[in-house]
Amino acid sequence: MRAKNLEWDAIKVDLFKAEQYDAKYLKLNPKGIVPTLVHDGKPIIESTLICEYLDDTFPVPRLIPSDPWQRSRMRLWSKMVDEGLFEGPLSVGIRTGRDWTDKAWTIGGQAELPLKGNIKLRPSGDLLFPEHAGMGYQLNGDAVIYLGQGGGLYGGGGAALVHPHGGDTDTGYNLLFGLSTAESQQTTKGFIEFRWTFINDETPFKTAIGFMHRL
Ligand SMILES: N[C@@H](CCC(=O)N[C@@H](CS)C(=O)NCC(=O)O)C(=O)O
Repeated sequence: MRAKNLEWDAIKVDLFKAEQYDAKYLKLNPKGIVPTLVHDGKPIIESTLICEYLDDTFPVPRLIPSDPWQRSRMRLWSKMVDEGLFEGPLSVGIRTGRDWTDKAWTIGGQAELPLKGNIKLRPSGDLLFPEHAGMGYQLNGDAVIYLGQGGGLYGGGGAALVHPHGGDTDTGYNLLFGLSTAESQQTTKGFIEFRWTFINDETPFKTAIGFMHRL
């Protein structure tokens, strides 16, 4: 907009106060991300589409090259941004729960790395405290998909590495689903989760509660 000498009003959306999830903002940008351009009362979202919209609406000076080959080079760059940009900041959290099959209390931590859209990479680990045995641990590499923006139902799965007390380390698969609150003004959200690990013909079932904090 500066290159085109346009005048505009900047409205700050503080991501660290989770203002991108305010109902009013979500009406403009249902993905709950910045930036959003509002022109003539209509919202335009996605940086590359905003640039194209500005060039179509205010063609002087032209930013998109007129030469078709140059234009395809420009679109290659914007395609990379659209397809490859890491969306949003990292969250970390702690959780505690119960392994109902092995009768163990669990305490652990997890990180959440946003990938594309509502898909997040979710490495996690738990210490297991069975009632009649010593401490074991489980490490997980999961991916989850959120059905709502900011909070709501999510589900996913991934790989598990389980090391019971005094036993061999085994690998298996996780299936999980959970419910998370929307991020509060302090950028924390709570969650409750249900997990199954498929390992050596057994399927231990765990529940966990915890909270995540966006860094
Ligand atoms: N594809 C979007 C990506 C925008 C984006 O990733 N915005 C980040 C900040 S750079 C955001 O708003 N994150 C908020 C959040 O993840 O809660 C675009 O190009 O406009």
